[in-house]
Amino acid sequence: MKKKYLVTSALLYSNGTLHFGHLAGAYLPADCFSRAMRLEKHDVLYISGSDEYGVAITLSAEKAKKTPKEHSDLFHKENKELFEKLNFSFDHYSRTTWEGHIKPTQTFFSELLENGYIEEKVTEQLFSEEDQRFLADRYVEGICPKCGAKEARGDECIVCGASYEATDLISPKSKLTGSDLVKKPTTNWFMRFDLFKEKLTSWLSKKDWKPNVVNFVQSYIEDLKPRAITRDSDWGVKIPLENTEGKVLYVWFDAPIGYISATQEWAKLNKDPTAWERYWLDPETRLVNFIGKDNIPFHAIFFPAMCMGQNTPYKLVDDIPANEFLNLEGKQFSKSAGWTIDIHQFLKDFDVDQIRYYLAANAPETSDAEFSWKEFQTKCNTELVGKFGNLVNRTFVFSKKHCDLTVSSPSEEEDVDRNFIKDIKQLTEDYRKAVSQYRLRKAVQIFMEMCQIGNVYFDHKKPWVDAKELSSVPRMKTTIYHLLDCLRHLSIVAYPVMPKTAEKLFNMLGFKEDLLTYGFEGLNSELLPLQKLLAPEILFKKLEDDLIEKHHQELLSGSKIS
Ligand code: B3M
Ligand code: ZN
Repeated sequence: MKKKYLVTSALLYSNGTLHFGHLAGAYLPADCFSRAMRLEKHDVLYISGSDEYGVAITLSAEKAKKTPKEHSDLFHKENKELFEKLNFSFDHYSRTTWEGHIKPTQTFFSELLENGYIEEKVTEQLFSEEDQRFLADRYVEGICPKCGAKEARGDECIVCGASYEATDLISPKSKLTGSDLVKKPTTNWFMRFDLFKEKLTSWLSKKDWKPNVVNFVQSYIEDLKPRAITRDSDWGVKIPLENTEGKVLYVWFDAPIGYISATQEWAKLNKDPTAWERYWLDPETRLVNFIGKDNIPFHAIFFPAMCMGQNTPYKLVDDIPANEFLNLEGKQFSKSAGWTIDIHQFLKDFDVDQIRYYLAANAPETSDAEFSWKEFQTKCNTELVGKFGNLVNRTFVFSKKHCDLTVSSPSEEEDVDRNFIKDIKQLTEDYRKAVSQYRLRKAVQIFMEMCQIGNVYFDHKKPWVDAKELSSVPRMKTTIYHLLDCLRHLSIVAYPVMPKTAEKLFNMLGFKEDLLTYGFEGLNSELLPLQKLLAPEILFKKLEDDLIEKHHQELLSGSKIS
């Protein structure tokens, strides 16, 4: 049955350039999932964009001596372009400074206030005597109140994942100057998350989420407290109340509303301004938020509670495939420490589908994963070139030499042929299931298994022997027919992870229509049409040692970490 999917990738802070660490967690898995669901002919809307407010932006803008808007403009543009180069299939990539984001955000606030879920309170906040201003969360660091980690951020601890108020930090210091901070009274607005405990608990009890998500959520729900949803700052969505100059809504209040406003912007750009309601206001929509593990409480608890407090019945999230992190050669990606890979540079030397494949095969689904240059090379060479590329190439080269690049009907089917295609069809089903369950690593393994059994079948049937005897030519043609049918399946199955290569193969097989229109259902037709193949083209180049070594050395020499 046709379903409706609203897929989101976490809105990326526009304070730096996208790196593979981001991609592996909240982005590539979402793009692959969206593409797979489109192949299933579901109605899919895939949304993301830049998260532009908050101290993450002002802090790095200040360091770059730019205004927050200038700074964010730069990275929004760069990241949007990088996603295009990486062949992302967003239906819309928005940004939270677009003017249409203000109204829904303020409405969220006003309705929560009217409905009794927001209260005004004077509290102590961290104040820097030196700068004569309040310093919000990320301007502050200190010792984590939960686990004792040093240099914990002002709003969350990257070590234990706790999120808290900056005033909870032990020995708070300014990140700008390193000076000690004092507590001073100021007015802020707090959302009464504690009032949602029962509603959230009963809603969450029906969810069958990944263990890492469930564990997080369970401990949070026990201890729901009112949380400040405003900040002393000029950079953010204004509070829709009189006399609130110098204060704005907290970035984690407005950012998830960005999913809604981005969908509204998409609708507007498509000249169908109410189209967003088809997704957000239909209980049948499946809303899937792809995020990194550090964003779990905001997606599983805080934003759902904010929606529960609205008069408009927004769709609550159905699934949260939160991923772990991807590290680079044993350390965290860090642009400031020079420990990163420049994607622009990378794409000059490597194919976009090589990196998509490697990151998907290595997705940090149940534990942190690692980008290693050596492993990237090995995977590309043994799997993409050695198995997939080899199967495609030998089948096409053989077809060209012995079959004039034409597909002939099979005439002498044996059990080995029937079993081969039966296995390919079964693996295609397994692949569909794995992708729909967000098991991208498993899906990639299944894809490779299909390539592997294709090669084994080729070797076993020895078409080159049959080609020598006129009497066994029909047997040879039967073998090639089945191999081409295997490639037809592979071209569809490859599409979510390697869309460019998949389309190339699909065209090489002589298909004129669009691959997405063909979809998984196209594979239901038993026979390949008797069509003419295109001349073979190499899908992937072998990655030579010196190229990999060059990049690895660049990483080591660019690094500021000894
Ligand atoms: N920008 C946080 C992050 O990148 C954030 C996600 C917002 S999703 C609404 O970690
Ligand atoms: Zn901690």
